[in-house]
Amino acid sequence: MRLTSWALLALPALLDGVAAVKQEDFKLCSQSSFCRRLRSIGQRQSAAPAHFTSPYSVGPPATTAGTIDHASWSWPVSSSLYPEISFELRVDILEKGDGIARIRMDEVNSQTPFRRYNETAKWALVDVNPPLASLADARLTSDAAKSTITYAKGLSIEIIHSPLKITQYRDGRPQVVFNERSLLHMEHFRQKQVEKVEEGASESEQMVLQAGEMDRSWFEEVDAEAFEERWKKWTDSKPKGPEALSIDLSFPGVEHVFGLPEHASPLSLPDTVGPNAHYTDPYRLFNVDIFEYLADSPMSLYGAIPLLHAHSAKSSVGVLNLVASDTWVDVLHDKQGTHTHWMSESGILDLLLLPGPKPQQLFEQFAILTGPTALPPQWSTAYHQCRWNYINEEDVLEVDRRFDETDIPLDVTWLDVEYSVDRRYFDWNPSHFPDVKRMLQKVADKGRKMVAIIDPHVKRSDSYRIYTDAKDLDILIKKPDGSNFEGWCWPGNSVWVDFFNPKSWDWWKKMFDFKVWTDSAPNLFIWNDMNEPSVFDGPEISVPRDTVHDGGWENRDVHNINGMLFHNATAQALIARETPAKRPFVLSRAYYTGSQRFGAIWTGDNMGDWEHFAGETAMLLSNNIAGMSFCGADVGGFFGDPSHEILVRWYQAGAFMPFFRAHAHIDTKRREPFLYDEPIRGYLRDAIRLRYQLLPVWYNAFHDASVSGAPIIKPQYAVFPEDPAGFAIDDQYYVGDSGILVKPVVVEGATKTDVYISDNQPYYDYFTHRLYPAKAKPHHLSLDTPLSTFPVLIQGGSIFPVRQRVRRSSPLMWQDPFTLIIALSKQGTASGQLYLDDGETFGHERGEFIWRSFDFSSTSKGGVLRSSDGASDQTEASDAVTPYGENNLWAKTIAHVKVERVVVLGLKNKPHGVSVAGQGVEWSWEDGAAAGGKKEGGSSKLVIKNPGLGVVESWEVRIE
Ligand code: NBV
Repeated sequence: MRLTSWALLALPALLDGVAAVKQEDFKLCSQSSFCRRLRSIGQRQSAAPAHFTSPYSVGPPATTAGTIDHASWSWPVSSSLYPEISFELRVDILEKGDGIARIRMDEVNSQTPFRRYNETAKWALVDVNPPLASLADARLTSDAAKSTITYAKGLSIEIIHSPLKITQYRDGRPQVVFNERSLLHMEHFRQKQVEKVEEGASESEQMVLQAGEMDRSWFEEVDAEAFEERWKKWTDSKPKGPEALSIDLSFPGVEHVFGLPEHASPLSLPDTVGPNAHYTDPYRLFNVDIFEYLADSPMSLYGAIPLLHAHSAKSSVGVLNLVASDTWVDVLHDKQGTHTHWMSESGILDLLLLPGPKPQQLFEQFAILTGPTALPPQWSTAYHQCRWNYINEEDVLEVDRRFDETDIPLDVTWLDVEYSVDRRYFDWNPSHFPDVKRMLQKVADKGRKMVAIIDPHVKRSDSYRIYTDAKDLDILIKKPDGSNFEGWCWPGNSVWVDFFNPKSWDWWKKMFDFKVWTDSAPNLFIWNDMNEPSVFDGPEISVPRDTVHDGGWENRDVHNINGMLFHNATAQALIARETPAKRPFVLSRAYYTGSQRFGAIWTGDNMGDWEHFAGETAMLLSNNIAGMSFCGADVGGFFGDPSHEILVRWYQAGAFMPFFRAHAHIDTKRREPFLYDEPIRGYLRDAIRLRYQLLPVWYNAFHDASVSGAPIIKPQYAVFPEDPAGFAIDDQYYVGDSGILVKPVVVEGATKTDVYISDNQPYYDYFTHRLYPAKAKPHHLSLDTPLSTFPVLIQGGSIFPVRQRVRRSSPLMWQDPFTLIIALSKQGTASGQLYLDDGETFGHERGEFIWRSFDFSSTSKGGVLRSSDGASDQTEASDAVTPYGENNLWAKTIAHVKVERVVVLGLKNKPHGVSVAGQGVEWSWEDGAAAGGKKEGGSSKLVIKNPGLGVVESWEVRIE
């Protein structure tokens, strides 16, 4: 490994060579005092379940609490272990989202000066206090033993008062149970000496206690580190003392739980405890900069979304645990269902129960709470070429030129840290980039963009304006003593802006103003790396937990939100730099619940090997179901020099990742696709061109995500929620609602690949149009996968638009004609859509878009294809979009754009004629198998040529 001198200075992790993650840089649960304490509660419970009773109980609902006429009720909570401490439980039923329930609990009337962190919702939710259902829609009944809330569509919540247990039912069936295993424990604030009094009983004395004799030791074992924790060379001062929160959530009858990104683990989360434990540690949610992460591990990565889907063939529910501190989650499956134990270092309980009852509603409900994916600029859905680093202007323009020369499309070229002087981001190295604007203009001339990196660490140098400004504005993250926190990162000694501080927001916007950042242009966009944040000499490569943010909150409380605020601030700055505003593009490495509102993320520093490559699909699917759908993985792998075979396979997979970017470490060999000889170059080109042909499909999917929160790529359980055999499948997926089913080939030397088919519909090979007939039972197809190809199938019943002509960048294709691909169902029907707008402004929010619905119905003679307005189909998650009408300038601008070709696969009989508005149009026919038949083979194919159909208009094509 080659190390540059600055890298030697800056990055201790690099000194370790390329071996693997330094696991010892990150804590195990057993090395973290709160996790140790809380996990042992779970262990004691499973050792003696019959004796284990929750000490928490609630009194009758408070009559004065809550809003008078809305569905919000509160109960006083006490713990028999600490009768002197008071808590409050509040349950709300929300107005939107088919009966989302919110359960909150906090300590009240604390005798200490401390508060638990209660602002996670402020950053994660679009509305910190989502509107409540009215009392006409939700009712509370209560007696001494329990309170029951009945609300939307057969849903109810039962609160057993003592010991406290909360169950959400649908139609009388329990869906999720809170505190079923009595693991609820909210550590109250206390003085240090109180702890000492409790340090009496030895471990053996504690464990012989019988039911009803449980004492504090069952919940709070002696912990010398509760008030101050040492780990390696660091001391965490813990000024508030212990304040951890343990809760358990059980899902009766559920065999699969999904979510909790980001982990390199299967989509259906395996056990972390019990006889079938696949991992020994719980899944951890704590944003970290992890170097060469393991391919199969519950360890923390760069992002954290505390959302879980619990799914069975009967129903799905979701839980969103709004906590931003270090959180670990144990998972256990048994005969009763799935049990989860959530352990967080700090924060209140703020739990949202998403009622489902199917995955599709979970996506909508999550989007109602946290916002859907922002519709990105269209070009950002095309191909991105990155490398650490394109070193100077010549290098950038040469890469750009060689893409053209080899006929490979490209939209974006990226610049990593080396573009800057001394890692002072914004400041271009003048000897390498003497005329930035000239370079950007040359790139822009081809319709292309650039992205430059801006990391959150700020070089501590009085000659760097970002530092002096931020210091003068007093917006830096602080040490516990109030001085500015300093740490070591790329630029050497660095400080970090506290983006929780509102003063930082306007200032950050100014930094991107074209008058301030003069070496910038409208086609330059931004990459925010290292925003966990990464601090090379900090505990777990991050800021110490006792550093302080705006409002006096410790990093411990807000850790997982931090990166999202930087991402948001940069996105807002890009929006502010132009009038009228353009959509921003910002790639972030760290993320949290709600980051989908601000831009894309990627899965960080993966290895260029088969094992890591194979794991990416599940990681991307997990992000997608948790709302973070604009995501991708470094194509080719960040570390290492991939073989030709893995590179080709990675490009094929990358062409079907929502974010499609090749990237490589500075020490790897160059691997731009044009560098290879045929046939490799051709395979890489084919993959990229395929992405360009399918850009309309991707834009449809992004649009759906931006309206309803639907994942851009959908795992099998989300598409077929009633087929249990598909629930654990995480190596194939559907693209939006296009009906395109993809399975990346991730096995070395694979010449055949199996694809699982759930439904009783025919499937068609996208490339060859081979037809695989419908089968009554779920089954596997075995497809040939020489290096030149991979499984891309079309589900019968689908219509999707493609653009056959590929140009050197996607904006140049904006007025090219479309081809509609129609793959008939066995009933001879199909449907689909086309969403189009200008791809870069916010005009779509004012109705400047077209959204067509296509529908193919079969007739006795053939069939009819109709194009109609699709804009009327709005969902609750979107409030900005209005149907288009007279003033829709965009529709006028593209009125000349046509559907130049319609391909119908699977028709039964050769037609006699094809007509539009009574006029015959040109067509051709190939015999082959029909959609409804049993014969496998080439599909029948009708190609309608130049039917003269405007994309904007409503029309009918009749096949007779
Ligand atoms: O900025 C350099 C790299 C970047 O290329 C990569 O994509 C990030 O994940 N960055 C991490 C910093 C450190 C890498 C060892």
